[in-house]
Amino acid sequence: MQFDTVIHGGLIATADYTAKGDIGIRGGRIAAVAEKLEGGERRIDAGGRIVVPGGIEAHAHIAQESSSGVMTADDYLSGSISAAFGGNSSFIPFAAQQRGQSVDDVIATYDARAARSVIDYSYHLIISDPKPEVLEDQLPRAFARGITSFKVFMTYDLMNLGDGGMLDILTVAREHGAITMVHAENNDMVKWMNKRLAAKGLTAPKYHAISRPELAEEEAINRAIQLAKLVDAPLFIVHVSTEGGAEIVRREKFNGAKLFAETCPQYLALTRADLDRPGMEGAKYICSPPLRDGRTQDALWHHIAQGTFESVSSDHAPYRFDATGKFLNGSDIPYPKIANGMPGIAARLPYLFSEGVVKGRITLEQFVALSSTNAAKTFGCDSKGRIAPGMDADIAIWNPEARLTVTAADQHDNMDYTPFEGMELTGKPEVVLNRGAVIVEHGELRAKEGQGRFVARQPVDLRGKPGWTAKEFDPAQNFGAELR
Ligand code: DUC
Ligand code: ZN
Ligand code: ZN
Repeated sequence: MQFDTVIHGGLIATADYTAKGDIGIRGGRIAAVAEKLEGGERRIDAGGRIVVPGGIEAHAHIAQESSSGVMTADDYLSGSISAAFGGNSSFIPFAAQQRGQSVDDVIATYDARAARSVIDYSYHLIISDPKPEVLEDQLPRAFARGITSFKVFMTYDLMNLGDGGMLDILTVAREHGAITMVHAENNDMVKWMNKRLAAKGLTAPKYHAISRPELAEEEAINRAIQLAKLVDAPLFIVHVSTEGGAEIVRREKFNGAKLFAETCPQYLALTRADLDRPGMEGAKYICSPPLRDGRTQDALWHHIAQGTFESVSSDHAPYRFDATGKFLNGSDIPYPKIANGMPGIAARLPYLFSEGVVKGRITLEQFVALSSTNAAKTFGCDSKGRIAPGMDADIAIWNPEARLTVTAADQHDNMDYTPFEGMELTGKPEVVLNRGAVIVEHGELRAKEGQGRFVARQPVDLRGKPGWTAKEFDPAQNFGAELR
């Protein structure tokens, strides 16, 4: 059998097994996995290395305007390059609907932006304006194109849909096999805290953390799950940052809800003390939900190891520490006016490998599941996330012993800082392939602008998630049958 490329002699790690072997690639796909493979126009020596499915970054903001109009520093070229250097072969950024905009227009806008990507991509569609024509015509059209996940917000006045709006989206998504993602924070609790803090003149960056209480997240996570259960719809809770929130997710998953969730490295690596750095330095650490504390970090790691989360995602939301980003509204401004988010797409997997696998908190197989395999299943990327014949040859070859110190320059993004600056990590992706093409090789970019392809996705995989039929919708309960 002829191969374009053979990766040989590595330790192949997947979500369910780890074994030494070779991988033969032909026509952009994995053609064979075996103990020994001969041939290959190109042979890549993976001796002493770990070979894993290329990362799938399932939460990133790329070439996206925030609801208050700040454009991210990374576009699809710089964002995808940074992702590739971080061991990713594909990503699913958001395509955000502004109020009044049609979904068709949103998709056309992001198609034009994404044409620069060096890795494969899809979008999660952010819905801020669920008018009848959006629900009845535009979302089904997006779904037919392979965009099978929608994100909604329970916070921010310009984005928050209210519980009724959420029920509408959950219902439409369920009907089409799509999954609804939710940013869960109680809007009124946050607004009330903001008002109190402002009245006392407490506006430095460190008050951002206080303004968005843990209870605001816990309440909203619980509410989102009950809303989804009422209509038996799949739900994905993004960026879980609290122990209480994670506990609710675990309990509801155990009870069979069609529930998925992620956390992010910043909630594991940083705390609210970082918001109290001198001067306005704390602005670099403003993200929502906010950074918490050391006890929460331990609890979230525990939940990662226990299986509460499908993924650890970066929530890469890059706003520079200057007047184009964090300080678009002025330099000495109260925390609510500072752009909200931090970068991390290149640091996600090195951080998870080093602090997770190397430190013994998770297994190598869990690393693969959390970085790639589960995202592929949840978001319907059927040809990705696994090393098996027929799958896309999306592969990352890691040196598990390489030592690195995180610097902003090494992130290869368009940012002027990284919140992970100075962290000492062990383990580094050295070679990354997307559909068989080497895109990063020993610190050099080999990909060309625009070589990434749109991935049309399948419905969410709900095997093992029986869900709930609320009594009111259950024909066997002798009432409510008309509603089903
Ligand atoms: N939510 C995100 O997912 N990212 C950035 C800011 C926000 O509110
Ligand atoms: Zn969010
Ligand atoms: Zn985000």
